[in-house]
Amino acid sequence: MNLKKLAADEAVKLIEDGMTVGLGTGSTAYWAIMGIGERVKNGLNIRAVATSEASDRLARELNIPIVPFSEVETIDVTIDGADESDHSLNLIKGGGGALLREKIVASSSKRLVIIADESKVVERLGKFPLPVDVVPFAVELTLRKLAALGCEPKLRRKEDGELFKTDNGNYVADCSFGAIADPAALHDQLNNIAGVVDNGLFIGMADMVIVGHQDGTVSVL
Ligand code: ABF
Repeated sequence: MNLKKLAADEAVKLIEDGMTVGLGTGSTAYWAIMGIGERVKNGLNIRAVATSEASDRLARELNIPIVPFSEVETIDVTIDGADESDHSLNLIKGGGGALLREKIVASSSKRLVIIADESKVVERLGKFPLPVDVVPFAVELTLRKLAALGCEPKLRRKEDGELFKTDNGNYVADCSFGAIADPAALHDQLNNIAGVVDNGLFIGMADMVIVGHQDGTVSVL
């Protein structure tokens, strides 16, 4: 059973004619974009913005009308994936490398709908290493400051060993903190470091998390 598609299909039902829709990134958001493409083919009239080059490309292939951000004031609903969600709807995102664009789009959205398979729901955030978007300049200094907050930062690399670069030309430091006791406080501490652009903690941003379960059911946090 495809739990990601199960959650995605449920989320796609929330989209209505005339909406501006934010398209997420990753293998779960992929299914939402596919579902939106299907609805557009059947006459749904929307416009969309994408959180990554990859999602932008996929949407265009499916004839989903993509508009430039300059034409958009607010986004009615954004459907995106996550790496972890706790029961208070605080999230870790950024495993796919698009956290900055995802946060910009999420913060301009009236509703942020997260879709996930049941493995992503946790009691406490932090098992998944927290992605932190950092500028390349003097990155070693930034990594030391991240480590001083109690984690082991590792610069993300591609399979060929080259440093991974985001769509904005930044690096991603994956920071293993272990269980995060106070996600909101950590969010602010991280973003106070010069050299950090943003981090993958999405605090109080999600309006709902739609979860696909092994038994074929869907639940909503
Ligand atoms: C995006 O894709 C991210 O914020 C998150 O890191 C990732 C989840 O990927 P997947 O759906 O492939 O597990 O939504």
